Amino acid sequence: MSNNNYDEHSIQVLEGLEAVRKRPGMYIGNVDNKGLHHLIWEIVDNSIDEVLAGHATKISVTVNKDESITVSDDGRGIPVAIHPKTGVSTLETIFTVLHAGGKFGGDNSGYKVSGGLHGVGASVVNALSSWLEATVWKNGVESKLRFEFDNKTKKESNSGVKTIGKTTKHGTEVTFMPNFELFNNGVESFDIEIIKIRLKETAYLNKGLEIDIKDLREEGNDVNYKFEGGLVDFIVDINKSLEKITQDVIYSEGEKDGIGVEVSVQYTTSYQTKLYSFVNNIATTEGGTHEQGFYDALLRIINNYAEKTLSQKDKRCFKREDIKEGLTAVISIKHPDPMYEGQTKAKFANVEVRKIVNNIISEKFEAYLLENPMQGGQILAKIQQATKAREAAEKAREATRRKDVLGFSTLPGKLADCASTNRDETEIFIVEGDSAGGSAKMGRDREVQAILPLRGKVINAERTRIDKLFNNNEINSMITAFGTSVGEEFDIEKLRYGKIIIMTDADVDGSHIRTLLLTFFFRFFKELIEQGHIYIACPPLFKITKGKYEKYIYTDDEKEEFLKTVEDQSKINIQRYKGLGEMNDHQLWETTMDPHSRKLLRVTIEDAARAETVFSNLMGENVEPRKEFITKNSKFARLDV
Ligand code: 28F
Repeated sequence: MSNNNYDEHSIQVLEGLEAVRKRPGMYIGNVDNKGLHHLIWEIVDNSIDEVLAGHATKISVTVNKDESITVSDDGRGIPVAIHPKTGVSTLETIFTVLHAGGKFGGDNSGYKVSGGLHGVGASVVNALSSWLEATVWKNGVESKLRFEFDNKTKKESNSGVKTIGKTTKHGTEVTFMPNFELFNNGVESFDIEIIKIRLKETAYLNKGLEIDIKDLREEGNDVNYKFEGGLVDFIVDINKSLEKITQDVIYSEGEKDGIGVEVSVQYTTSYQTKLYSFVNNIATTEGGTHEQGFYDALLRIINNYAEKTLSQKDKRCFKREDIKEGLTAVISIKHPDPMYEGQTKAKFANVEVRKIVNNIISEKFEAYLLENPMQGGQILAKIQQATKAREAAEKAREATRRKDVLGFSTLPGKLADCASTNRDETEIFIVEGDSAGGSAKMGRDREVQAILPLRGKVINAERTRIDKLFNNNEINSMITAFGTSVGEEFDIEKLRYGKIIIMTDADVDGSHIRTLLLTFFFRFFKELIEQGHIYIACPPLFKITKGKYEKYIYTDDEKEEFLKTVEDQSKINIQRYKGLGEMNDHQLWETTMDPHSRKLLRVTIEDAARAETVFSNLMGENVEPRKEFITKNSKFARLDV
């Protein structure tokens, strides 16, 4: 489709790309920050396909100063010859026809599998870019093709394939400038941390693949990833801040009917389960048949092993949740024709894979346990502890349930509940300290606002097994007050409040308690965060008074701005609030609790995998500086709700 011969092909192309611009969300999920970064993954996936086909070994990704992105690989280079059927080159077709690329083995070019997120190909990136430039080094020739889209005239144009000159290189390079007007307000730049985490994961999933990342906007962000150990190195990284039970990472790989399976496993003393599964390098965050096959194998092998090695009195049949505690595992499937459940590609559905994964893992895992009786014994011991804890937690839950049945008021004594039971309007404040708790109870709107004061430090849920949770009063009170229960029994329909608002002092202690609460919510109520029920209250930092006039100030910046507007500062008084307790009930109400004047931060997990890393590093055994992590990794959207 060059500038003027508008044949039916170019009309179809125009309609295709225009359709993408009309409803971008249908092609890249959504037009927020996540959707913007999908553009990179789309182009990178095409380079990965060239890696999977065995023709490329290095991918480079550069964030340019102008926020355009350059991706390149050292593969064969996209064909530039004119395609007999369409009269245009494959290069132009790939960037102008939806679902183009034909990389699904149609032409037996060795393209076994393609990540091709939603299979929409690079043409979507072109459609959502103000301009895109492709460079191909192939057969000793460098060629270039540039597309431009003018937001004013809505005109798409391209330069036609240009021969630049001779070259000894081979591969493909694509530079694109997102059309930021098509994305949400505020989505205007790339987050190098999101890029690094995703491409580091991709390097782990394709052992030996080198990925080079450069950020020309800011020094110090450049990294180079290459992991000869693949999934084994991946597990070592995930577990780096945890205490291992087995020094070895148990690795198994195999292939059956063209389906590639790779699995690595390691047990730690942690109480969390860290299972990451992928199909063709795309994370399957809702699991599927590959994870089922993995757990089938693990449960059967461990129960067989226990049968053979435990004494009569210790013998028992473990349940699936018992073998999950402290388990870190990565499952990577390469499948030529993957099927998924639902709209996204988050749940893998190919039934034949369950048995294949089960068989490939069983053999290696069984051999490992038999050949390493010491590690085998340590794994069993860990699972036995987990089983005991599960049974203790069930007893503790049973006791709570019995109290319910007997009609005792099971809500915690310290809870000042609200009258309304309509979750769309109710909210519960988790308040640090009794004095602030007292003021909050006095100042609140009793119809819709409940108060649960917390005394002292909340335990670190990252390092606490579920049965110990029930023994901790603060935690138990929250679990009871929320009404949803935790773990296997969690039921969000039973949530008693629409908003759970963390209200702590604006000092270091307050932020420590807030971090412990966020860890507890992330570990045991992740769905409450994902569904947007968790908030953070924003008490004022200062109160500025000048005669009768008083003003509450919420941030240091706000204070600086305000002081610039004051001519003579001598007559004003600035009070810095150290804690919530310094405000009386009326002040606490009007500054922090009144929905008409307060500000709340809604807690979101933009990237669960990244949050996972943050929490396990931050709250795990070897804790790195908390402040650095809190300021750098927690993203809060400031909302007036
Ligand atoms: C920076 C983004 O897009 N790399 C790509 C290739 C190589 C071939 C190809 C791609 C096969 C027939 C459709 C070359 N020579 N990086 C990339 N590298 N696509 S995308 O072929 C396209 C398909 O038509 C390629 C021989 N076979 C395939």
